[in-house]
Amino acid sequence: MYKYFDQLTDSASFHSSLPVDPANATTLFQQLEMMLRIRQAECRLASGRRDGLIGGPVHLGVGQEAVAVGVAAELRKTDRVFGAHRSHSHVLSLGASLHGLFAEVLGKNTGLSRGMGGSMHLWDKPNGFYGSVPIVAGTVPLAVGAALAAKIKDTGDIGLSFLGDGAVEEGVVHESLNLAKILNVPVVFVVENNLFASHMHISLRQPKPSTARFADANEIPCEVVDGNDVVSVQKAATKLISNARSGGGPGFLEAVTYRWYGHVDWREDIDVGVDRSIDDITAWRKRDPIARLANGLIQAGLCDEQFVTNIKANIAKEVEVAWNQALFDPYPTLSTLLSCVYAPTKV
Ligand SMILES: Cc1ncc(C[n+]2csc(CCOP(=O)(O)OP(=O)(O)O)c2C)c(N)n1
Ligand SMILES: [Mg+2]
Repeated sequence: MYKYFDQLTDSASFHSSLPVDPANATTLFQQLEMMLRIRQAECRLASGRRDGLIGGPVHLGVGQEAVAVGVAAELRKTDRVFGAHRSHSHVLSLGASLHGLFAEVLGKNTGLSRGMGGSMHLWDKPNGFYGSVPIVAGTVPLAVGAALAAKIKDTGDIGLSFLGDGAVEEGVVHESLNLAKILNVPVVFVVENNLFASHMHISLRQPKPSTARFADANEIPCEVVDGNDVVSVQKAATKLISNARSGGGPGFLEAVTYRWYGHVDWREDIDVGVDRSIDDITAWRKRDPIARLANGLIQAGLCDEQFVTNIKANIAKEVEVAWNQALFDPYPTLSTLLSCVYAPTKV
């Protein structure tokens, strides 16, 4: 068991700016920009949902951006990455366009899944994203299968599965861990442990708050990190992904993080009767992965506050252009809709 785990889950810890190595400045600025893009995109989606412009539910990962961004730094376009119901950050960090995401969530024909999936059915094969689905843990065995294919074809690519702490409670995850180990396939499981599954805290669901013990049970190399520290996430991902690529078999990364919004849409969980402590949410907001990196860059003398303000303003423009374009895009036609149905259908 990771000995500092209690500290990782303590909302009062890890508020300080990240220590920054100037040698990695280029990557760090790209990561800052990507985290800001994800944050602003999700805030745009939150408003769109609140204002009734988005028909289906959106699961927002605001506060969790560093996990996807830190992991993506180590991925290739030919790897096969899978997500779940809270995957906007995953697909954007791999390089999907804001417009493709917005159009999908708005049900437009120009969306990542041609407007037929919505927020929980994202797909972006050119960037290596092989899909997200609302069935919790549904994609985990697919990542193992993708890794097995990569191993058989000897491509050097990996499968990667983003899953939540709640997903780890599904039986198929344990079968997947076991199979991945026994077949020694190049797959990395990235658990975003945000301490909640829907509205239930992990302490009400598990005897221990860390999921890493399931990796230990299968003798899978494991890293446990502060998921709001993009540098630590990337460092752990480098280790596990390079091990998987070089024939070392599966890896397991547990990133402890926290979502700022409620389980679904823009409201707090309190709407469904769950009283998440405001003090706790406020404390977690101080562990903001974006502010911690920005402050680290400023303290290292690599930029100033004005520079960060300018990046934010540029991204805000990018977000508005993409959103407005998606708003005015066409919906799929009836024949497009039917082209994705297996059985012949009479209209
Ligand atoms: C098989 C299945 N069971 C239950 C649900 C309902 N459900 C949707 S999200 C969720 C919680 C998932 O928690 P976690 O994996 O920790 O992801 P998070 O929402 O925290 O990102 C549940 C139970 C579902 N979609 N699929
Ligand atoms: Mg969770």
